[in-house]
Amino acid sequence: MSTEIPKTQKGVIFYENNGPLEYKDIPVPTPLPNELLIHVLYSGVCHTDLHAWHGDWPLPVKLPLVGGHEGAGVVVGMGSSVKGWKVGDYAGIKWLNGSCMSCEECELSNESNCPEADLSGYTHDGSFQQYATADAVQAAKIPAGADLKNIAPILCAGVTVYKAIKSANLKAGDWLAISGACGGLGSLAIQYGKAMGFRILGIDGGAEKEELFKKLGGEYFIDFTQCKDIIAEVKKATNGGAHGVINVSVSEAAIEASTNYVRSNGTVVLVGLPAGAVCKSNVFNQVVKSTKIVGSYVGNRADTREAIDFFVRGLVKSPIKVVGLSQLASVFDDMQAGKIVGRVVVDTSC
Ligand code: 8ID
Ligand code: ZN
Ligand code: ZN
Repeated sequence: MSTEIPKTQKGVIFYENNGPLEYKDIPVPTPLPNELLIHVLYSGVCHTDLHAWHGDWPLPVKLPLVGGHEGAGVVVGMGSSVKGWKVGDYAGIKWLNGSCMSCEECELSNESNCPEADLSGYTHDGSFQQYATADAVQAAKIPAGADLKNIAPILCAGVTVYKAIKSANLKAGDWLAISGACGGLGSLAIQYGKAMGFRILGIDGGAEKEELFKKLGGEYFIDFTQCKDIIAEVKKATNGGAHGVINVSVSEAAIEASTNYVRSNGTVVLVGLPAGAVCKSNVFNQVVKSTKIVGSYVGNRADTREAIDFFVRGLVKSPIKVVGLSQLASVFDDMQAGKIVGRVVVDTSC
């Protein structure tokens, strides 16, 4: 493998929110003393990348921006203070690219909640380019020989759903409902949930998604485009309501419904981030059922290591379609239309 680093590279960059996604030559970044320079070979495309392009969250994005935060590649260089990495190691670019490491949240390993968090593909140019920089402490360690295109989605989607499922505090045999079950996060949540010992009910739309759900080991599927009463159907299928719900759809209405089909003493986990959404929960219902509603935001370094380990042990597979990075704009169109089944991964070489 050559470690010669070019001066320019191909990347997708936008200069304003909703502006053209330009596939072009851009400079190769120089790593800071604490950073790795990673030759990104593949990157997953997360719905968060679409939010970043739209600029629809109350958190400003860096502009111009190179998006992407599921980058898998090889270390080709590093800053002077980096420890524990060598050229040639496999490394992953995650959403959390760095944090202050001294605030209370960082001290408690809740680094994603750090007020100074630096975010790949949002406040820091991300993985939709051939060479990207990543904080050496936060970059994910990918075992040698791992399949880089398949591991890419684990770096955000996998870690996020793994942590979210843990946040539901379920027991083996409990029902886990996944709203948005066959998108990028959901298709991994089915498998982590199953591997962790839960019964999986999925909600999403269309025959192709139902087929994927069954293929990945899901037990009961509800098509939200057909079903007249999702709340009643979940309660019936689970004999009283899901013990835990992972909301990974990008729908305020779906989130509200989940507060009604969760079982008494169960937990609704909020993960998906529809723009401007409010989680409406009827107070009487929530009190008498004593349910919990919790947010879950990616995962920490231990969650990342554990989520990767599930993948490496073959318990979780990435249902991916690979296209060239130059096709990113059309991937965003398909994602906006809810047409993506599983995850799209871009190959940065074309
Ligand atoms: O750390 C976090 N909390 C985190 C991490 C990563 C991503 C949060 N996210 C957020 C993203 O920003 C996005 O808002 O999670 C959401 C889902 O990301 P994704 O899985 O990457 O999106 P996708 O692949 O487009 O899948 C969404 C699925 O939801 C279904 C769609 O059909 C699609 O399969 N869906 C929708 I939109 N409305 C639905 C509804 N009403 C629905 N499924 C069921 N009911
Ligand atoms: Zn993501
Ligand atoms: Zn901090």
